[in-house]
Amino acid sequence: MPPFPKCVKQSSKPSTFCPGCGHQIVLKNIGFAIDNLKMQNKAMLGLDIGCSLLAWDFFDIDSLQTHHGRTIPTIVGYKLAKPKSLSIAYLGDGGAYAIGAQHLVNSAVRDDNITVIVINNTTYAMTGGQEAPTTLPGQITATTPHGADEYFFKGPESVRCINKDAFIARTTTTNPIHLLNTIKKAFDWQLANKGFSYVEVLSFCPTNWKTPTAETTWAYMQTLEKEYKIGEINVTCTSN
Ligand SMILES: Cc1ncc(C[n+]2csc(CCOP(=O)(O)OP(=O)(O)O)c2C)c(N)n1
Ligand code: SF4
Repeated sequence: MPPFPKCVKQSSKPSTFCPGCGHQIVLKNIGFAIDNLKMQNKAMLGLDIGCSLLAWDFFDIDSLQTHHGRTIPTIVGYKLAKPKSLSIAYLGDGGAYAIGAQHLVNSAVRDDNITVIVINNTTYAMTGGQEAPTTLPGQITATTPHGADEYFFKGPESVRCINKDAFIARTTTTNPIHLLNTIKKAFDWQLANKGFSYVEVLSFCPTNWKTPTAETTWAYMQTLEKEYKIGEINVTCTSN
């Protein structure tokens, strides 16, 4: 495999992500998946508010940027206009599961033929590390100095209960091979017109977690991976 995807912009500008940020691992593998499918000229990357928007000049592909969570309906509109495109919505867990949650839910209900990629770094990173819906019990954040309460939200498991046929999976930045294969499966799903595909990626934010790099990628990520199971999501859903 080449060191960089072909669709990554060759630039002398330094990366705008913090050193050691997990977003860059995800984006690099999105790039490899786009190269693999030869979709550089047909891909549209929708970027939400949050650190995801720092990817706006990472790729040599078309991109758009919108407000919290609105990336999903905007990408749905793009896909309807350009059905042969590879249309991707790339969001943080704050954008996808809090302020913009209704868009994720409605798109899953409609089984829109798009791919949603959500970065779960358990925090609102861009605005200074506040509690997010994914923050784990006891986790210290800027708004939970004594540790977060026991409630946290599992996006893929919840969405599975409203769309039983979609491709829904969780992967992690600590396993780039699994990450790349999962993204490829989601893109293949969309290009085969099979409907909604959604990948949550566990990621790290050393800046807001205030953790040293080595511990961030191993000790802290292991805690996440215990609570958020990796793989394709199949859960038993109950209704009353
Ligand atoms: C509608 C709206 N509400 C609030 C904000 C302020 N805001 C900007 S980025 C952000 C946090 C983003 O967190 P997340 O979506 O988890 O992405 P991350 O930065 O962690 O990658 C917030 C609350 C905004 N831009 N728009
Ligand atoms: S604040 Fe966190 S998520 Fe944002 S660029 Fe820095 S390390 Fe990455």
